[in-house]
Amino acid sequence: MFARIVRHGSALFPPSSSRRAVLAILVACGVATWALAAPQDETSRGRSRPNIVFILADDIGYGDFGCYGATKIKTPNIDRLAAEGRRFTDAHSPSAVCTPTRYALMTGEYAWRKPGTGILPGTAALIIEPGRLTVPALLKRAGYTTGVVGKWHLGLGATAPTDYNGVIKPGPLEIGFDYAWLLPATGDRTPCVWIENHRVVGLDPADPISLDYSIERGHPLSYVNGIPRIGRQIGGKAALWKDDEIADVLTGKAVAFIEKHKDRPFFLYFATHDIHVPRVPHARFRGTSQAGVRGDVVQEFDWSVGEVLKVLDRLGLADNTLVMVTSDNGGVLDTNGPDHVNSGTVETNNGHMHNGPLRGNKGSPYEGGTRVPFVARWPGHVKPGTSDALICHVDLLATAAAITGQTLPEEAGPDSFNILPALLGDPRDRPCRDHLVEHGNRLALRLGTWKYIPAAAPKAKRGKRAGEDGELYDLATDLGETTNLAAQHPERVKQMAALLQRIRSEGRSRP
Ligand code: NG6
Ligand code: CA
Repeated sequence: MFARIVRHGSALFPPSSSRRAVLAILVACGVATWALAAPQDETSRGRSRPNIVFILADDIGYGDFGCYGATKIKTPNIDRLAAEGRRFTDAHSPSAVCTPTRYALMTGEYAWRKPGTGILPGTAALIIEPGRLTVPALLKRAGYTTGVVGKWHLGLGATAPTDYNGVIKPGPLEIGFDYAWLLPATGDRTPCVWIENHRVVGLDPADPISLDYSIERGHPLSYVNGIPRIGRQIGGKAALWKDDEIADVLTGKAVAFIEKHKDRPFFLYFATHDIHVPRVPHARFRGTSQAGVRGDVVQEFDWSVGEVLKVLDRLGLADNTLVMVTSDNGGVLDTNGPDHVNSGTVETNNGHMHNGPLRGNKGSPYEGGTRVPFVARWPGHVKPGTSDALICHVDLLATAAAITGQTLPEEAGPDSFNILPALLGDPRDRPCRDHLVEHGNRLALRLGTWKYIPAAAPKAKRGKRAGEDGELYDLATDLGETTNLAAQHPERVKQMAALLQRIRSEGRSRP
């Protein structure tokens, strides 16, 4: 096993000089340049290029869907997608919180490599450099029309604080999207307004928006629509969203995007607000689950997925569309604290296991932080069934390149692996990735089914403590990470610590 680790290590990280030499040869042969790799004209795109719909839920956990074991929450649409497609049991969000997950999803680079990619306020500037190769930019080059509908949380504008009163850019349209309908940050952060392309929708110029992030949630001035938010919103009254209509508005925009672009290949990144706090389901869903308001908004999310599946069926697009449904980080209950966030608690959860058998929640380096549901369907291509392949949303860039027959430039997507064989269920293929850095409040490393979590930085003046070697789990036999095997396997700990260090210092992890 250790020999295998070392072999993987060297295969994954060839010296950069040899990588450059290989690239130079490929370029000389005319097979690796960006321009040549991109498809040539409209007709060559054909309909063999599938539409791609990537549905990213917010804060949904590994145990929240029926097809992942939930019994108190009903998710018939997602269960149908899983029955017709492939259900992954070891899929991960690139981070255990939102902004870094979305950064990695768009760029193919682990967010922990780049400072400033933590959870952003609604005043933050765009954190992805315009001109950089992103998933939408890559697909646009292949002739796709690209749209984002939903939660953005990657910052807007060139400098902070974002000015929401004029043309708001750069934003999604400057990094590859043709169309954007956005919830700018989070449902519990200001501004509580919709943005379409470059402008706040319905803004009255006589009532301009300004934000004051020195006001904390729970302060009397933090309330918008009767719900406390992080940061005060001044102005923009006519433009405020209605919290119980967020799912309806976003789903409507997602469906409209598909209808409008049905005749050409399209990429839709549909990033729902469900099931982030504040959890305010529409009256149609209130009280419908057996797991309190949190269960109700999971069912609302399932309805959104169902509406997307319905429009694909109605337009005859289902067979030529790759649909993926997943979450931006692991599940979390939240609490109804002094700030009155409508959330869901242990009591109302009614015994429902939001992260199934996993340890930890959103934010954690344990599996509950990043192991998320992931279902993919592309009839006739994705083999129906269940897969235990290790995959991650950071892989979307390289996978979208493979689907559209493009070659990633050397510097693009440094952590993105092509997981198309895993999606298709190709039995001849080796694992698409045998390792993954899990990004919770500490970095952890997966190597096959082994999981290594380095010790937390020792607190000043504390002596040597138990657990200083970090933690090692064998997920093949201990999915719940209950038994730390670090003391029994010092060599494995050493090897995995070295590999993690190498992935950090190399600045890339894909071959
Ligand atoms: C935290 C918020 C939480 C949520 C999270 C971001 C508190 C106590 N918690 O700071 O409510 O907004 O940020 O969630 O304020 S995420 O899914 O966008 O990463
Ligand atoms: Ca989230």
